[in-house]
Amino acid sequence: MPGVVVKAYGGYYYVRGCCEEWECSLRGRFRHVKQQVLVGDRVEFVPRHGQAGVIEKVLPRSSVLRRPPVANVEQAVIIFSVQNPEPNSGLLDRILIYTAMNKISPLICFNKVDLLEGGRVELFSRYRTVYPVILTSTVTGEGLDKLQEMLRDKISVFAGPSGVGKSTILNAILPGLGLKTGEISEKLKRGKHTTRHVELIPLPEGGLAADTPGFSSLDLPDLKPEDLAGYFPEMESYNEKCYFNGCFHDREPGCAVKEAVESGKIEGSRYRQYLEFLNELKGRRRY
Ligand SMILES: Nc1nc2c(ncn2[C@@H]2O[C@H](COP(=O)(O)OP(=O)(O)OP(=O)(O)O)[C@@H](O)[C@H]2O)c(=O)[nH]1
Ligand SMILES: [Mg+2]
Ligand SMILES: [Zn+2]
Repeated sequence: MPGVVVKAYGGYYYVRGCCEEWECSLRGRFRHVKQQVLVGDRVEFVPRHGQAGVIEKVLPRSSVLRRPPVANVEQAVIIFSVQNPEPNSGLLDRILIYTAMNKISPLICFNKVDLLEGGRVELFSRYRTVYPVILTSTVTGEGLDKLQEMLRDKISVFAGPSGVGKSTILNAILPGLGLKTGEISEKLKRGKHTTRHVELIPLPEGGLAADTPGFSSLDLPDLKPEDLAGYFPEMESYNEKCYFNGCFHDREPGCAVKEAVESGKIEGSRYRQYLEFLNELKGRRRY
């Protein structure tokens, strides 16, 4: 029978067939080929007694993320809170590069906007002309309809640090879901890593969304320095106009990207992040 892995827990894989969930183990040979089965994988399984089964085959994947570990998603909802915990734009920029490398479309979600006086979300202007961005609050309900609309009929993964409200948002969208949520640590000003496993949840209006454990660090992927600008979509239209072919948009004269930064067409803070990543990648090549 065909199915989708919706949860992996304690050595078992929970597979949703057409209408029911099956608790599956892996056929022994998977251990030899070292193939990891991920949540989101499309599999073929053989039903056994009751609701138990054995996974026989993992079908080819259309995408795969290692952080958070999930297969076949089309959209990453990258969630940060505007406060408590404070957003980290460097981490957000690394996640954006990482999702683009894996051909997953990003949707940036700034949550907890109820905590801001006057509702000014500083990071909003940094991204809104380049990526789809929504503002949400599970306290006021702001933005949740829009988010739901953007989740419809897609397979999405919720990604972001601990404590930003990933599970709370899913609970708000799906009354009765009852995912565990956790307070923010007063002392550390961070989430407490409440969600421990990836879980793919069917949405009432069609589509699936994966709740995942939060993470607070992600290495910059191993890119060639000359390919980095390709992951900053706002630079794309200027790339070709630089005086030098293969311009790094760093210290070269006649750089169209730098001109666009100076005239405010490209956000300065994004450009500075680009330079920081560029230096990191160039540094790696030296060893
Ligand atoms: N003020 C406010 N608090 C929120 C909002 N959304 C979530 N929270 C609170 O933020 C805290 C953390 O929420 P969780 O949903 O557990 O966060 P998470 O992203 O799932 O965290 P991990 O599972 O640890 O990765 C909880 O105390 C929530 O009540 C919001 O829109 N506004
Ligand atoms: Mg959670
Ligand atoms: Zn340039």
